[in-house]
Amino acid sequence: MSYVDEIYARVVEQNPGEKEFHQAVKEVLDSLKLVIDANEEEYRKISLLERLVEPERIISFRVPWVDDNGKVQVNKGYRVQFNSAIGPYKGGLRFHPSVNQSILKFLGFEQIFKNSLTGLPIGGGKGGANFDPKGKSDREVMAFCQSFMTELSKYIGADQDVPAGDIGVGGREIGFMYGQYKRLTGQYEGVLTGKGLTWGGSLVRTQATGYGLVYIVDEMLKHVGKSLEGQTVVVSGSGNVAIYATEKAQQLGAKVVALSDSNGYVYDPEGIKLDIVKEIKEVRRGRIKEYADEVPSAKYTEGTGIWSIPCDIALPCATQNELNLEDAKTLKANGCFLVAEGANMPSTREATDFYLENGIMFMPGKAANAGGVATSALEMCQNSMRLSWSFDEVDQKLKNIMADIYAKTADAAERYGVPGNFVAGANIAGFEKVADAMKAQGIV
Ligand code: NDP
Ligand code: 2IT
Repeated sequence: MSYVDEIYARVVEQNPGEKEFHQAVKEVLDSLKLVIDANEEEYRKISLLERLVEPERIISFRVPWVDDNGKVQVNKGYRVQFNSAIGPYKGGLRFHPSVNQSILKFLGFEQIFKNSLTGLPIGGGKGGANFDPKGKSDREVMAFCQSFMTELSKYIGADQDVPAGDIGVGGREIGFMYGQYKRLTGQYEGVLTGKGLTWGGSLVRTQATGYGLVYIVDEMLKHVGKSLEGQTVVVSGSGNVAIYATEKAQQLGAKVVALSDSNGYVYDPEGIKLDIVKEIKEVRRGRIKEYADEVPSAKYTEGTGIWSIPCDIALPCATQNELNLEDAKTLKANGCFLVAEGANMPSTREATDFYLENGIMFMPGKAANAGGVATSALEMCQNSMRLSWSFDEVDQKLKNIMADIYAKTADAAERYGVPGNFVAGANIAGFEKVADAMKAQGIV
């Protein structure tokens, strides 16, 4: 058995039932095969892959809090500190009822390679809780965040582990957690990113994941002599990533015709009116259905099915495994020629293979959505220097980082004889730097 197959079998055996983690490991290992085979003896000698797939540490803890009815609620909290070879652990916190150890391990594993691709000194981590912020009062969210941080604060620090937002964690939650960290430790430090602009946050961080996604799409299009101008785009989700991907795509001349949430999707052939979406999602914390109540040209459909809307470009920006083989076939049949992932692992493995085998240009999440964490690293940098850069300065750095990620990804794919396969390219380019650092740092 090859080294990578051995390691995959080991991961399945030693992490029973963790299907999302298995899926993420398999995708990475499959595309690293060429690199690993070329260096097999060296890597086996230091058990590089055995170490790479085992988190340095997983912290799991009880999160008790009191709801508005005076009832004590208990959630499960986690932080997966996966790999610190190239910098302090860095990655978001997800608050969603589906959160479990498998999902956080898959996200933490992906984060290692994503963070490496940014070119910035950040290791891989992820955390969160099976808490559902939906329908909770601000006071309940604060009580939860304070309790969560009371435990998490023991394990994080500006040079140790720097969490940020993800699904269900935005500016409000980061604020409550930052306040509690400061109160517990007495430290005003860059321990979280995605902070507010008056208390250490970076301009562009709110927009960064969505903008970065569209910057890399623009880069992909430029290399085939096309542009976003006049392209029809479908974006799934209607959260942080989806909203700012839509904003940038529209600024660059594309027409975004659909958005969704976990209940259903809206189709607006005249083009999504983003100010209305922002009011519904960012101010009222409402449902995407409300868009169709307000906009006569829009139609709301309950359920999944957003990928049946004809488009040139598809940007899945909601959650893992939201786009399967059937969806990929439908996209292709309707003329879609490019898919780029704003979410983490939104395409199933079968869908990914279909893109690659059927000439759909495809940029996987760990490259396409790296603009968020890259701008988080720029926030850390500004915090350390105790100064703030302007919007244009950060935006320009983000553009350069996304262009650099495209170049590294395309180059690695070329070097290993699979030009245009950005899945292999991103995994290989991300891996090379981490493997080199792990080799240099000895058996740790
Ligand atoms: P938000 O919480 O702001 O928005 C999430 C969106 O996805 C909502 O519209 C939500 O709908 C929908 N969604 C979430 N879970 C499901 C589900 N199980 N089924 C269907 N729809 C779902 O999160 P973000 O926009 O920050 O994150 C979206 C994706 O982008 C995630 O995969 C995240 O890991 C990834 N990402 C985020 C980054 C960031 O900087 N925020 C950086 C890089 C990647 P509803 O409101 O109904 O739940
Ligand atoms: O998946 C991700 O890259 C994020 N949720 C952002 C992480 C971060 O530290 O900004």
